[in-house]
Amino acid sequence: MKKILIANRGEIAIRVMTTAKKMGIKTVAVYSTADRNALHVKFADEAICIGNPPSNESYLLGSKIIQLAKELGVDAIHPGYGFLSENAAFAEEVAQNNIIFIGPKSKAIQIMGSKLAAKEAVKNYNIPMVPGIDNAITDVSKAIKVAKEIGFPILIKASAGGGGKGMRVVEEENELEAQMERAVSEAVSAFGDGSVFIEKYVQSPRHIEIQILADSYGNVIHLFERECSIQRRHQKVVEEAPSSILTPTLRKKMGEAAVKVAKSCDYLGAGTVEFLLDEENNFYFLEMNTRLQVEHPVTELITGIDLVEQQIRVARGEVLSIKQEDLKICGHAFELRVYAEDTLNNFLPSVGKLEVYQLPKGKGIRVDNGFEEGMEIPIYYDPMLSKLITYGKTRNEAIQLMLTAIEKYKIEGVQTTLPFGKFVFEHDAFRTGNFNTHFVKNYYSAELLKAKIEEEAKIAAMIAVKQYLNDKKQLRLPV
Ligand code: MV4
Repeated sequence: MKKILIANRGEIAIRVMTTAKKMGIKTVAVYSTADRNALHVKFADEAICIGNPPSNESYLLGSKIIQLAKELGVDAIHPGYGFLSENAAFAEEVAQNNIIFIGPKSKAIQIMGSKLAAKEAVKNYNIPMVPGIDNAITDVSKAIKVAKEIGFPILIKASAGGGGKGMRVVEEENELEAQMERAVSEAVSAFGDGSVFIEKYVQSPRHIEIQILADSYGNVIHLFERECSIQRRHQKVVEEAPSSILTPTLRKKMGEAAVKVAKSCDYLGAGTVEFLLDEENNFYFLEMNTRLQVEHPVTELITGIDLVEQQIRVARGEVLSIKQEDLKICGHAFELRVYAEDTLNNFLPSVGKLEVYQLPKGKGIRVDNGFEEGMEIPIYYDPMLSKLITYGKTRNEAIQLMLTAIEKYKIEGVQTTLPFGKFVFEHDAFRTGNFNTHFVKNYYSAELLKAKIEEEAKIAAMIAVKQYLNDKKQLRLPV
């Protein structure tokens, strides 16, 4: 593998290129006209424009990207996350053109892209799943019957679902029909597939996911868990590894279950198996993400393993050189996603020019970044600017590092999620590890954050006045 094309943009394109360079592999960037001055373009050995700003006229043009890859003599394509990364047809077309897709086979993407197909695939592997039905349901009277057996509250989910779309909680029987109609129509408009199914609703779960790695010889290992419960409307904001709640026994059980899920679909490469963990520490398989995830760096820091390097190695046919028993957790890592969003105004995208943009640096601080000072943030794509990642010997040390790093991160010109991050890392429930997926809903409001910011400004002003009075006194000047 001498040359890879990265079919992505922003921080993840740069992240992949960094490892490729380290391995002596040449890199090709693709970009839309909105990104012609972007960092990932400058960072690559070669770069090629693929079209207009909207994703469906550039980063989603699979066939065009493959044609260009062939013309440039590319050996492999890394899809990053988002865009074409979980597109089974794209993975297939790449393979048909004798290019290596750095990821799983098309078939695995296809199976795990459908929640019902995923349930079917893992059926014989003894994986714990939330009580429910494992086939699509269309008939309301059948749904009511099933719901009564499971017991309310139940959750209606879209098989093709993602990002919480097509998901409806039903508290009691008389709401079921209306909620089912809504779930189906939402699923049809979002995914073109109206299949829905029913599960018992787990009320206050934690979201724990397990990183796995698989080679093409049937070897599969897990790289422990990431805790991703701090999210807002299905958008993760803070992630950590390890989770503060898992015991070694539970970690081993979940890891082994994740490995079995990977085996059930003949997985290849890096993947993530998502679980819900309920209040009694029962875990349930939710779904598998067949890509490198945004939050992969926290796993890299606690294991010392470069996941992109492993992806490339297994993609070019190497045997996994890491054994499960070689792996151990060392230290604690956090990631804060820095989005150009206004946390005080309902997290609306805050686009504009990065008038000031200075990254924090130092031991235990890693910033996976896609932007530089003076750049405009395009409105066409995900507004994530960077990922602020900290690593310490202990959880407390990593929290403290995060607060210092947030303080040192200087951004002017756009609003960001940095103040929200500060709120989370200072919050008692977060610091004690006593939280679940309802953290943001339960504890956060713009008013609270505003009040906190004002309070801090007041204290700062008081300290300044005190200093002023002290200085005067020392100089024996009249106040
Ligand atoms: C659930 C659940 C409770 N019970 N399933 C959200 C998106 C999709 N990946 C699955 N999700 C959930 N499935 C049952 N049976 C709660 C969620 C859920 C959630 C899961 C992980 C992280 C954040 C979440 C926020 C709201 C709901």
